[in-house]
Amino acid sequence: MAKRSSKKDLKTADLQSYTTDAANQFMTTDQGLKMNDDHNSLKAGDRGGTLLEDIILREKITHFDHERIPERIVHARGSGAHGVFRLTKSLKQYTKAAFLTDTTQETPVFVRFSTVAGSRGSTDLARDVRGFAVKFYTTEGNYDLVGNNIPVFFIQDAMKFPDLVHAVKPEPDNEIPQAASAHDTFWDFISLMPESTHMILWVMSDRAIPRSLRMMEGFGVHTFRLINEKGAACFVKFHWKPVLGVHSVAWDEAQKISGKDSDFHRRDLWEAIEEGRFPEWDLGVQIIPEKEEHRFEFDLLDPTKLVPEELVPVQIIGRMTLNRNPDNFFAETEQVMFSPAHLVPGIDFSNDPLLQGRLFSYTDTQLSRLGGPNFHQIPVNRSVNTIYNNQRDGHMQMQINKGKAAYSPNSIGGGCPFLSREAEGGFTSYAERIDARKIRGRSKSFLDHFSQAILFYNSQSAPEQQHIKDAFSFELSRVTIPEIRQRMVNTLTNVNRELAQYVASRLGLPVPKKVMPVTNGAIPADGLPKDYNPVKKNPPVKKSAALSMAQVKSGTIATRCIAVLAADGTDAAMVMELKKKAGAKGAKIKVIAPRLGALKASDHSIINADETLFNTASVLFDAVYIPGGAKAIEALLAEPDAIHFVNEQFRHCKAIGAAPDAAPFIQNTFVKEGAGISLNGNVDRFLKDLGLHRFWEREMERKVPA
Ligand code: HDE
Repeated sequence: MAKRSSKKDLKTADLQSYTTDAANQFMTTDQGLKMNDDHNSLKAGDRGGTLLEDIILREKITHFDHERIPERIVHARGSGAHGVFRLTKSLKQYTKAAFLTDTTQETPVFVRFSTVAGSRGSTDLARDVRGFAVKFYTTEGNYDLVGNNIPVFFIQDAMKFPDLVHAVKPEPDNEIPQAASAHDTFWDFISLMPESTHMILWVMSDRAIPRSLRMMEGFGVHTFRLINEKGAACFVKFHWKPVLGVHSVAWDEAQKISGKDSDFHRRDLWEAIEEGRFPEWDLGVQIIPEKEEHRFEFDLLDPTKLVPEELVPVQIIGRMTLNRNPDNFFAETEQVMFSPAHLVPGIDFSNDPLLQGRLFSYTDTQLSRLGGPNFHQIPVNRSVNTIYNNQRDGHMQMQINKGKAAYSPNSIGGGCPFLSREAEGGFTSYAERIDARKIRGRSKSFLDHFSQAILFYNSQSAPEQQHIKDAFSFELSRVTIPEIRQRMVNTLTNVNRELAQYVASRLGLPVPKKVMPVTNGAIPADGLPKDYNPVKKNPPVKKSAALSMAQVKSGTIATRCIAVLAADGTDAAMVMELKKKAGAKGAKIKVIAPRLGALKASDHSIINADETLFNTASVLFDAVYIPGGAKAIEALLAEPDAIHFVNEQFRHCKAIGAAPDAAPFIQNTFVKEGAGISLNGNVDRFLKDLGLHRFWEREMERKVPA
């Protein structure tokens, strides 16, 4: 188990000065007046009308009336945590950024994970991209790495972002569906935007339904620049690699979790941190020398492309540990604002046209979301450096700026605040040489939309490919306009014929025999350059192991949750063995029984039921174990919910373990011997299976109607 850092970091100390705790305190009004009655309003007599004079009632209701702020335009639903980033390998050769060069520094961070399309109260398990935004409170100012859990994006130019978001959000006439891409407007847009093809394959893969926020990768997506002390630059791609491995749930499971516990990811993150099982990620970089900018078949500035790890390996340079839950969701997770424009010396942008648009959008949106230009003063957003500049006033100004001179140059203020030279840490933009005409258009090097979609699909294991086929079939079956479905099938023929044929057959469409031409829907039939239409290139490599979750298993069972089905008469020794062995490896068990309270075990000892068959569900657990005990097995056999529980675990390809004398129960389920099933009471084998996460091959054999 990770240790909580005893040293108070600069940001934690800073936040503490804003934190209040009402324990042992008297209640006051917002003006600090001690209150005598918070239960009754001031009335003209016992049964009379309420008086306007009631300052206490008015203050309370007024504050309440204004306590909501607009939710984020996208990424509205999120969960946050504090932590620390520790650099293990200096990048001094490439950058002068202190937090990436000084291995003695520990940089405080705040991270917010999010879904993109749903509202603040929507389900965690929507099929969606996940935001992965990290704020580094560095000694040189805040650096935000505002990434996603998918390394590429839907569109190549910021100009199309409002269109993409309007298409995926609930439809504007009836606001249906919530947090789902399975509807007409989304697929209408995607089917007319061949540049989305690579991203849409990722979104239809299991990457879009993570098992846990702690088990997903993060990517900076764009190519950025690093600049060293000598002013030399290179390109960089950022990666977060989770220590627990990259894992997902099954689509059927995701939909059920959304009903059983729509806070599943948020709760999982919160509980892991509360239990001291701190989520961790390694930070990796792919470094590309500036002179190799044109080395690849694809354009480094095109955000629909990744750089395969086979071409440029990922170097691990440090580890991020999330070790503290926020004290207040609104103050911290809701009010935190990230921006890719938040930079420190030694890091700079590239000309990726999607990134360039983002540099404007993030601060702009906060003006309406957080109500004015002083959002950087909100505690969670504050840099650990004191801010000195000539920006003044505005809504909710918290800083008391002394002096008369709020302009520069000045002599009245002694010329302060001073500007810093580069050598003193003053930020300068990278002096990239530019010699070009102003055009509104797109580079020809951006027109290959399929090569990396093909690479992604070819890199998946057979079950992963099947999940992609099923996801397309599911989503497109929700589209009501047949032409849109057909256009999408045509696009898929450009990725993989068999994929397109499968989806077509599930949708009742003619099965395409050849690759169908796909055009960019933005081009009017009568005119503009035809050369925006997709061109075909070969994938940069044939397969890339890093793109398949089947290849990036961690084997650990740490933080996994095992359901133990029990009743009066359960074999206590087996429960103890499982608890001890699972606990030693960092997993936890929960005893689930027909009722809450104390169960009398076979040896008359007491086992407490943590949950019941009526208040929890199989989809909330990573594995199930059925200990022996004849009386308990008899009791469980009489519970259809227990049978359903195990069938569902089987259907979702999870590890299942049972004692030999649980056989009469197992015989009443669909469970049969095979990978991930140990029915002889072998706890060690069961726990090893759990470390493999899922046995997806199981569903290729037979589907279980759970
Ligand atoms: Fe965002 N994005 N985005 N985005 N984005 C926002 O900023 C935007 C894009 C990402 O937890 C908004 O504060 C544009 C790519 C994350 O608070 C908004 C474009 C990537 C978060 C915005 C993109 C992201 C946001 C909404 C295309 C991955 C949540 C509220 C040019 C690299 C941050 C807000 C959090 C949030 C704009 C595309 C990641 C509207 C214009 C690509 C993780 O400003």
